[in-house]
Amino acid sequence: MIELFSSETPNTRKISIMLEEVGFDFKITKIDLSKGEQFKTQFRKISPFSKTPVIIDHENGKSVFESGAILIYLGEKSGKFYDVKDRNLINQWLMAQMGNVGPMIGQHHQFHHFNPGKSKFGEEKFFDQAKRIYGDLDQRLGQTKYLAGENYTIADIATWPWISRHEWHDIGLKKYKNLSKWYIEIAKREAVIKGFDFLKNGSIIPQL
Ligand SMILES: N[C@@H](CCC(=O)N[C@@H](CS)C(=O)NCC(=O)O)C(=O)O
Repeated sequence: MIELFSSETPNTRKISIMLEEVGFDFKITKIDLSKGEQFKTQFRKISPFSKTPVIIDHENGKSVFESGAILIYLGEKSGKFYDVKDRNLINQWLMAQMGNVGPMIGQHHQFHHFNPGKSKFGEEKFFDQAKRIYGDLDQRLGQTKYLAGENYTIADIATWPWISRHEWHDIGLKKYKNLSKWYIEIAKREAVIKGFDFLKNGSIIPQL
């Protein structure tokens, strides 16, 4: 059984979706970031930067932090969505999510959605970065069905939850035809619908 230490964020949704996709038994342990629970000594033993998500695999007692590393761990353990022959490509698109898509769109959330009016520079910089990412992903998805080629992989599972916050972005997902098509197709997957609502509080995937 896998224990997922979680907050209701795109980074955690990567893992709840992956767990649903591979069909592993899992339980959720909620970490309330607003109460500072991520800084508790016990949690920091498995999360050295005090961040969610983290998993403990109770089959072997191993813990894994960093969502990209968790996806790789679950991909290797299940033998799904991380095919050995495609790993070079999957790793590139996964690392691009971890190093670019998540951090840039995350800052766009901070400046544009949560703190408008506080920094013109921050708002403009990260709006521009988020728009560029939409354009770059759209271009890629005009060439291949999924980010790492013709198969749905952990690179898509890592990236999709960030696009699922498109209503906060004010970029207009609809204008990006290839990205929209990819987004809607993945949004229809049963595991994605279940994994999106991992807290079972009725969270519904935003449509276009
Ligand atoms: N690179 C990390 C980022 C994780 C992350 O930023 N988690 C946020 C929620 S989305 C968090 O736990 N923040 C709490 C804090 O920084 O105090 C990953 O992908 O796992």
